[in-house]
This record gives sequence, structure tokens and C-alpha cells, in this order.
Amino acid sequence: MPFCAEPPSVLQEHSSSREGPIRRFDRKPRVLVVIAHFDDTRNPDGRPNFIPQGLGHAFLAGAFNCETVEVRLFSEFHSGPLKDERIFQWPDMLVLTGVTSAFDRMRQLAAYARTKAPGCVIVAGGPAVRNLPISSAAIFDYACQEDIEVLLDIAREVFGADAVADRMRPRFDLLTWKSAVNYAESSRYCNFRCSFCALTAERRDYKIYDLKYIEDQIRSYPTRKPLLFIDNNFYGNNRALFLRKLDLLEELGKEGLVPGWIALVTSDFFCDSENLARAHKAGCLGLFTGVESFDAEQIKLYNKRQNTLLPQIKMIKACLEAGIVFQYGLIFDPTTQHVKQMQDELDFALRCDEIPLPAFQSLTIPLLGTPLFHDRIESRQFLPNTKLRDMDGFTLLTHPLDSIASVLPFVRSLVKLDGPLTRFALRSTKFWWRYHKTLSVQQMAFLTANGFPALIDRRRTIGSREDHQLTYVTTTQPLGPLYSPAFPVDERYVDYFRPTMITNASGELHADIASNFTEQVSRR
Ligand code: B12
Ligand code: SF4
Repeated sequence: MPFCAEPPSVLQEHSSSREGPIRRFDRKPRVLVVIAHFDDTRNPDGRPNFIPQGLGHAFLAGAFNCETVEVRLFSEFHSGPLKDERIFQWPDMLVLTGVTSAFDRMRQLAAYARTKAPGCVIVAGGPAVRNLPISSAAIFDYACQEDIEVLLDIAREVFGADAVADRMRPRFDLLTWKSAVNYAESSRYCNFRCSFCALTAERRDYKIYDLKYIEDQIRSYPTRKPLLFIDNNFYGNNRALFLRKLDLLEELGKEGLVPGWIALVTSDFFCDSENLARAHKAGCLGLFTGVESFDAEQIKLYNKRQNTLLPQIKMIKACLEAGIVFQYGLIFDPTTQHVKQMQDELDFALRCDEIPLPAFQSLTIPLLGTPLFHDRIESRQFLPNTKLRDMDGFTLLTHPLDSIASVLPFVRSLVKLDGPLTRFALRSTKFWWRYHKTLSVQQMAFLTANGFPALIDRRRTIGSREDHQLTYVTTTQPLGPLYSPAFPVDERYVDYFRPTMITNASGELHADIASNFTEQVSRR
């Protein structure tokens, strides 16, 4: 099935372009592609060891002809905030991507580039740009609503036809990091519509890439490593295609190209027990599934009915017994759950040695444009002075059912799981004993590294000076050092360092974003 075989031929009307003549240089045009990122603990060093890493920059870079354009990648998530003044003098085009909470960081990077390289064309896209089209159009030269392929048209428009890649392929060769895994993507978006998910807000259809494109990605790596698919939903809604993907992986495994792989699947995958056997045969080492909650009522509130098809614990055990590591995340919503409910649920996950520890736990985020966001706006549940920057899963954004004072210890415990290490060690031993016949030593080591709280990468910053200043409540949460320019910026761009506010001091939708949402709110 061809996918994105033909790039869009014209810029779609939502893009705000500053049209001008094609730019010609007496050297290759220079493009810097950056994953903008704010760290929730204000860690200034990045998270080079975290898995998964963002790959948006590598995918976007594929739009440019590698012979005629000089492209550099930078991930602030991997390497920490970009602050070297000289780097901003370098590009003719700055391309920005990032999660919703990174919108202000994109604005800041735009201010730096406009100050240091006044002619630089600034292109931005991703979930925040899609949800804030008006605000974005005022800042970026191209505020893209489209998928990455639109960059082919932008490259052509700005630098001319020579600058455009013949075939858009991710530039994994430009990644400079040392990673324990190779990354690939086999599909885009998702066929479910969970109430809190950024993809639900974006209303795009689920798409599966053709097998050749997937194979090309895998073959492009010079070193053999376990493969991690970053898909939102590796299983999807077409089982025949899914099985063909497994056949491909099995073949590549036999060839020695893929020494095992890991992917994210939705819970419906587990309804057919043959799926586990087929995946295992095709070299699957581990699967990640958004369990989100062990409470069926909560799952219904999240409109995540695929998670009610099977009893959760039975599903997890079946996976582990089939020789595949099971990883999952839990999310907690203090606006619909009492502290005791949330604590009991977390304690259950920490105690129960039939299942692994959660790979991550966070608050449920009412991300821009999601049904949950609109619900919280309509019911006026956002706290006063809610900041977009705090949509990170670790900051309380909405009025809780219990008092803020009683919820806060729980919120903080999500950042750093509490409990004596001996308890976790004992639990791990019992878990190991239970599954040592089906899981390999490599799989057990992987689970331990991901689930054992003392080893979680983010802990490095817990307890730091910045961390002590955090309140974990958006109204009072300090913005952090990145909101002060790292070097002087042109006064026209000083405002780019002002935080984007979701609500004002009275808790009403802030004018900053109201214009972006007025139409959507009134339509509902
Ligand atoms: C790696 C990853 C991370 C990494 C790095 C994220 C990053 N900055 O890139 C880390 C670990 C930091 C992370 C954290 C979180 N993540 Co995450 N993550 C991913 C993952 C698996 C891959 C991202 C990626 O590289 N995609 C590849 C690129 C090519 O695709 P894309 O980013 O989806 O972009 C598409 C469009 O948005 C658009 N586009 C994007 N940028 C641009 C730029 C231009 C110029 C153009 C033209 C188009 C464009 O084109 C693409 C489609 O063609 C995605 C799932 C996925 N498959 O995307 C989730 C995902 C992005 N994460 C998600 C979530 C919920 C989170 C967390 C909130 C989880 C939590 N509860 O803690 C945190 C956020 C932390 C914070 N500080 O806010 C959501 C969406 C989040 C959001 N919109 O804010 C996703 C989509 C998963 C999901 N289905 O829920 N994540
Ligand atoms: S299944 Fe996952 S990716 Fe799909 S809508 Fe739900 S949360 Fe989003």
C-alpha cells in the first residue's frame, strides 16, 4: 500500500509563508533542524540515555537534498538547551519541532535565530503549532499544519528545486548520539480516539507505511542493534498488513539485521493470542502498551475502551509468558480521582510482582485541543495562570477533587517513586523467579533498568537546586531559567520569552490562546 508516495504539490492554505525570491548562496544553503524541549525538572544537561529519543528532526531533515544542502540536527531533549550563540548565526533555515509543551521554547529559539541570523527562514510544525495556528503564524515564517512532507515544498520555495530530496527518507545518518537501539517508524497517527490524546485533537487518519519504506529505514543503519519502533500504534487496524510487517521483521532477523525489536501496541492486539506467538517468532523482545489505569471507570472516562476488552493483569501475564517483555505507563487524574484511589492504584502496581513496575507514571494532561482540554475549559477547571509550558505530565494544571495540599505529595511521588530500595529489590527477585523461564537475561536486564526507580535517568536531577524550587502547581510553578534570554535578543523579540498562558489570573481562557480556540469552543 503506497503511503506518501507523492509529496503534496502545493503548500496548503493553512501555512503562513513569507513568500519571496528563491535564495541563492555562493555556498550550500544551511538548515538547522531542532527538537525544541523543556525539561520538567529543569535539568540543564539533556537526557542522552533516555529511551525513546525524539526522531522528528531526523525525519524532517530527509526533505533536503543531501548533496546540495548542509543539514545539521540538534535535539534539546537529548543534549540539553541550545544556547551557543554561534550556532544561531549559522543557518539559513531553522526548522522546529517538539511536543505541545515545547511551544514557548520554539518561540525562544526563533528569537535567537532572528537576532543572530536576520535572514533566516523559520519553519515550525507539530502539535502545538497545529493547535495554535493564529499564534504560530504571528511568529514563524512557515507555521505548518501539515505532515513532514510539506517541507519538500518549503525547501523548493525557499532554496529552489535543487535543494529538494528526490525521495524523503529519514536522515538517521546525521544522528550523532550513541544509542542502545536503532529507531524506525512503520505507521503514523492512531485509529483510536482517547479523550486525553494529542492525536485525538489532531483528527488525522491512521496510516501504514509501505514495507519497502520500513525496510529502507532499517537497512540504513550501519550498526546492528535492537530496533525500537516509535509508532503510536504498531498493531493498527489492518491485521493482514501487520502480519506482513512481522514477516518482514522475521526475514530481516534471519539475515542478522534486526537482533530483536520493541514496539508500542494498543490493548486490542492482545485479544488474539496468535498475535503474541507471531510477534515472538518475528523477534519481538518487548511491547509497550498504554495501560493508563487499572480502574475500569477511569478507562471509560478516557474513552479508552480497547483497554476493557481483556482483564489487564491477564493480558500482561500472557505477554510475559509468551517471552515478550511488557512495559506500560499509568496516568492519574486528580480532577476525577481522589488521592486515596490514585495512591491505591499506584501501590498495587508497585506491590504486584506478577507485573513489571510501570515504565512511566504521570498526571493526565488536558493537552491543547483534546476532548479533555475542552471539557476542562468548559467546566472552568483549569487553575489560575495555567501555563502551556507546564503541560508536561508532572505539574498540576486543574482543580483537584481533594485539596491541593493533600494532592501534592502524590504528584511529587510520580516524579520520584517512593519506597525503600530493598522493597523494589525483593519485588524484582520475585518477578524474576516468576518469569525466568520465558524471559531472557537480556530482557530481564532491560526491565530492571527501565522499571527500577533508582535507575531511572530523570532521578539525576531530583534533589537539585532547581528541583527544590518547583511547586508542581502551575499557578506558582517557576518558569525556569530558559525564560531569560541566554544572550541579548533584538527588542522586537523580547516578547517571545513571555510564557504562553492557558488561563489568566481568574482562571478564564487567556487571550493568548482564546483566538486560536474560539471557533472550536463555539462549535462544541
Ligand atoms: C520520542 C517521544 C518522546 C520523547 C521526545 C519527544 C520529542 N520532543 O520529540 C520524550 C521522552 C521527551 C517524550 C515525552 C513525552 N511524550 Co512523547 N513521544 C515520543 C514519540 C514516541 C516519538 C516522537 C517522534 O519523534 N515522532 C516522529 C515525528 C516525525 O512525528 P511527530 O512528532 O508525531 O510529528 C508529526 C506531526 O506532528 C508533524 N510535525 C511535527 N513536527 C513538525 C515540524 C514541521 C516543520 C512539520 C512540517 C511537521 C511537523 O509531522 C509529523 C507527521 O508527519 C511520540 C509518538 C510518535 N510516534 O510520534 C510520543 C508523543 C509525541 N509523546 C506524547 C506524550 C503524551 C508525551 C508526554 C506528555 C508523556 C508523559 N505523560 O509524560 C511527555 C511530554 C514531556 C514534556 N516535557 O512535555 C504524545 C503527544 C504529546 C504532545 N503533543 O505533547 C505522543 C504523540 C504519544 C501519544 N500518542 O500520546 N516523548
Ligand atoms: S491508543 Fe494511544 S495513541 Fe491512540 S488515541 Fe489512545 S492514547 Fe492516543
